[in-house]
Amino acid sequence: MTKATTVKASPYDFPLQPENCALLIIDMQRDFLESGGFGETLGNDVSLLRSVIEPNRRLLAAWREAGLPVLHTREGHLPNLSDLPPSKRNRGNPSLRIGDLGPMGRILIRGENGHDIIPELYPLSDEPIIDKPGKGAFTRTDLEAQLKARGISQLVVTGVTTEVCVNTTVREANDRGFECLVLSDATASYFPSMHHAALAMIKAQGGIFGWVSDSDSLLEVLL
Ligand code: C5J
Repeated sequence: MTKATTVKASPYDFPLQPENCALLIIDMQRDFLESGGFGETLGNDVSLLRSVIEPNRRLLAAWREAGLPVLHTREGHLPNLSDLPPSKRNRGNPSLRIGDLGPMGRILIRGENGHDIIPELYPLSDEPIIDKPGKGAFTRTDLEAQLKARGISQLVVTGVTTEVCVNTTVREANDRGFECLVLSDATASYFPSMHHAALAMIKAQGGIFGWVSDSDSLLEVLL
C-alpha cells in the first residue's frame, strides 16, 4: 500500500493518508453519458462528459492495483417511483420524464440499462455501489455508515456532474468531517463554465469544502 504522502493540489497540497482514503466515483451512468438517457432528455450534449472516462479508467486501475477501497454511486429511483418527489419528476420541460420509457429503458430507474454504470468503469463484485435517489450521495443512503465501518476519513471524488452530484456530495461529506480531494480532469459538467465555477467554490477560502487536483498528480504518488 502507498505510504502517507502529499498530492499537489489547490489551495495547498493534500495530505493523503491511503489507509484512510477511498475513491468515490459519482454517477458514471449511461443515463448521464450516453445518448437517449436522462442527461439528453434535459437537452444536454452528453458528449461533453466523455472526456472524464479515460482519467477515471486510469485512476481506477491504479487505485485497485494499490489495494485501496473504491465505492461507486448511481442516481436513480425505484420502479414504483415511491422515492421520487413529484417536484423532481415535474421540474422543467424534458423530452421524457423520470420513469418514462426511453431507448435505454425507463429514464433514471434502478435496474434499467440506462441507470447502470458505463462498461469502461464497471464496478468489481466487491466494490460497493451506493444507490441514491438524490443528488447528494449521503442523503437517504448508508454511505456514511459504510465509510465509517472501513475507517475512511478522506475521499478522492470523481464523476459527473461537477456542479450537481459531485458538488452536493462533497458539501455533504465536508459537513460530516470527511476531507475531499476533487480531480478536475476526472469530473465534468454539461456546462464547462459551471465545471470551473464548481471547482473554484470547493477550493476557495482556504479549501472551504475541500481540495482540487488532477488525476496525473494523484497517479504520480500512487504508481
Ligand atoms: C444530475 C448528477 N446532473 N449526477 N445528476 O442531475 O450530477
